[in-house]
Amino acid sequence: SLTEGVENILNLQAKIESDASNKYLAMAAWLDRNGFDNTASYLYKQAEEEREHFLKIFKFITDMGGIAITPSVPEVQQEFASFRDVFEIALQNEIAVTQAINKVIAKCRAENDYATEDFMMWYVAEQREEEKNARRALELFELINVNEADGKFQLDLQISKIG
Ligand code: OFO
Repeated sequence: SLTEGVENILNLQAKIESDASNKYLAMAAWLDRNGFDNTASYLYKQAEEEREHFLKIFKFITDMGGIAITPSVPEVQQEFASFRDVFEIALQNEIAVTQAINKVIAKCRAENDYATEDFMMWYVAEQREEEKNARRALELFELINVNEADGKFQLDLQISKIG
């Protein structure tokens, strides 16, 4: 079973994952309409992965005898200043999610909930990977000159190969 504190913070984390899915969806749509089709596919896939992260927590709450709350869907950012800006924001979002996960684990420890802590360790590894991928995308903006003739095309191709 879950303590009230752990149940609340898990519902909050479920909402954060659901929001992350919608944020990636908006980014994918922006990339799609600006001609970055390969990277758009990559972020559509990320949006689906975040939806799975959400569902995994949602079901865990129920499995542990808690009440899983369907999160509300807020407005997300739809427009971006540039191709690069999408990944600057993606990295900031991933760092914020990592910090939120760390808070869930701190709560588990404070309440001696080792089952939930164990469950959350999967997310720790996942975040490490996703932060790395977002950083790699930004590195590619340093390596490939976006102003070269086919710079945007190359960036679109190379970034889509990261994940
Ligand atoms: Fe849910 O993995 Fe990133 O945010």
